[in-house]
Amino acid sequence: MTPVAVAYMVGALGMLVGVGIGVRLLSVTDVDSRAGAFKYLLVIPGAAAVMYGLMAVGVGTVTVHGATVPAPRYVDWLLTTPVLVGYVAYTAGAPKRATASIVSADAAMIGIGWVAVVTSGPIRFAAFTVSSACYVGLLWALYSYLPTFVNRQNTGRQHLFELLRNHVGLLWLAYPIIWLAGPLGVGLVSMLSVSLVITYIDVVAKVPYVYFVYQHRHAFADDRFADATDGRRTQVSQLAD
Ligand code: RET
Repeated sequence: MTPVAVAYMVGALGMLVGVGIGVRLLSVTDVDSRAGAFKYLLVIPGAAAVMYGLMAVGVGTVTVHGATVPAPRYVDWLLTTPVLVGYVAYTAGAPKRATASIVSADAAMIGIGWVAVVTSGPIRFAAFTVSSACYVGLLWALYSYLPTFVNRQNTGRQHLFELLRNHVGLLWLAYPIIWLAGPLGVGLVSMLSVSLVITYIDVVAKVPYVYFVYQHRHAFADDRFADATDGRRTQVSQLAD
């Protein structure tokens, strides 16, 4: 096995931890899993585990101008990043239309990013620029648009929104930077380094995300039970007072 295949195998195993947390989240009895839309979260580590498995055995590797790129990585991103940002919009309480626009900008970022992979010269540069513009649009939505929908009475939910939003907003910056540093960009670092770094940040972007929701699942308890400090369930007897 090559070092990169080992890294992909470890990546797949890491994602399985996220699948475990997602399954656990679906069986909790202290919060209605429909209210938290928890089932969608399973897509995040689930699709990634499958794609990392494929990458470990070398399925879908494409060679572009001497650089090898695994297509399953982009399939993974196309399936999972819309859920990651869509769920942030859901925790903010955004309406369906707003959520759909944000999810579309995300999918466009990944799709156009793939165009940058398979082309070269000015077209690659243009695709990278357009994809990055979608990313900037996403950052704007996360930090300026979505907060307008947040119900500030429900501090538990607001806290979860901010946690997930910052996890997505800050960590994702690493992707275009490492891409640009690698052989598809200016060629400062090798494809092996790019692959190892991306595997690491992919696991960090996905598994803690699902865990954060697990940990703060009470934020989805009925609003009447949302406590003013952290969204944990308030005793029903207290409400009756
Ligand atoms: C590319 C290159 C083109 C410009 C931009 C990119 C951004 C990619 C991002 C990927 C995020 C992936 C995540 C995976 C989770 O596991 C396509 C690298 C802007 C932001 C979060």
